[in-house]
Amino acid sequence: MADLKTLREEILAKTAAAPDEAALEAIRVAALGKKGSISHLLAGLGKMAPEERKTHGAAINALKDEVTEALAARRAVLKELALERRLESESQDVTLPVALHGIEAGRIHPVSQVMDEISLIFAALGFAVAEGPDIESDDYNFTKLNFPPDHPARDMHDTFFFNPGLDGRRKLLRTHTSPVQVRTMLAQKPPVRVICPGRVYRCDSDQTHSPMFHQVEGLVIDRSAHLGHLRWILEEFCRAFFEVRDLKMRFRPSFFPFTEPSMEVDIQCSREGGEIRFGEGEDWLEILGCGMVHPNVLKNCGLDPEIYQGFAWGLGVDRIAMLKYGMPDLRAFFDADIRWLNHYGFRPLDIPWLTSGLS
Ligand code: 2NM
Repeated sequence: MADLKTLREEILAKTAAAPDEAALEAIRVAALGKKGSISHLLAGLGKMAPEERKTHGAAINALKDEVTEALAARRAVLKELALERRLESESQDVTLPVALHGIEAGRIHPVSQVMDEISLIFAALGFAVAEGPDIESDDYNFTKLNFPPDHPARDMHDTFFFNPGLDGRRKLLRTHTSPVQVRTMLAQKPPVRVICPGRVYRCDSDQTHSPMFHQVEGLVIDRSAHLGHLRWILEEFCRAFFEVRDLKMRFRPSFFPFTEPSMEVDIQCSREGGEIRFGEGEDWLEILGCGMVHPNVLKNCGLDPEIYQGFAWGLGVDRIAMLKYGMPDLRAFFDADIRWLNHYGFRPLDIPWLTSGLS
């Protein structure tokens, strides 16, 4: 019996101190395995006298139960500890900033960001995006768009012309993205709903003009497209883009060769302390031009103006990027200055939705 007591203490002490599950298993085998110390004692019972067997048997079985329980308890504690240790070593602090390397170190240019914002808004209104070449023919850039042969925009001062080719025609750098709309009308049956983002070129350069800049134009052609649709679409766009719920807009009569009637659109704003705010105040800011597509343009693009009507608009991306994000000098847009880009650029992994803009 004294042996049993020593054995008990020894096994329980070892169990309590077992550092891991492997050590615990070794203790179990040494005590309860086929050749284990307790199994050995149990095997010895058979040789005992019945009376002795009874008392010893009860004591050994009680020890067996106690050791089994102690092993299970220790195993549970070790499991818990192992899990805690794993969680500690494998955990990630998701609140840490993303490491500034690779793609994350770059910045999206504000012009690209604003192009993406505009595309997303019009995509939500059911518009497709159309693109075309920067180098265009005089026909697509001017003639089909109802520019008279002597129109000042064709003048050498505004348009970058290439030297004439073998056929005597001179190509040019497109002065607007409207030729993409011409191509769309020639290629596609109505109804048409497209926006045309892209680079355009005019021979003009100062603090607010760059010889290359960016436009997004839009075009809708359908049997019953009318000015009410145009106005609704532009209002939806301006509210979404400038992130104001109530925004007054003003349509002023204007002139473009390719639309009749033609309008310029102003949005309500306040100018206080050199800061522009949209959707409040008494001031107006011109942001785009628009109109009903001229019947001559429809005809030139293979559409019957007796059947189809269309409306179109155009806006300068660089200009509204400056307005929305408070960038004062247009020329910095094209300097490729990394400090400017770090300041005004957008994080590449941000989704270009409006919440990554002002708000
Ligand atoms: C503007 C203003 C008004 C315009 C018209 C067309 C087309 F091809 F349908 F005739 N494209 N873009 C348009 C109309 C562009 O930009 C200020």
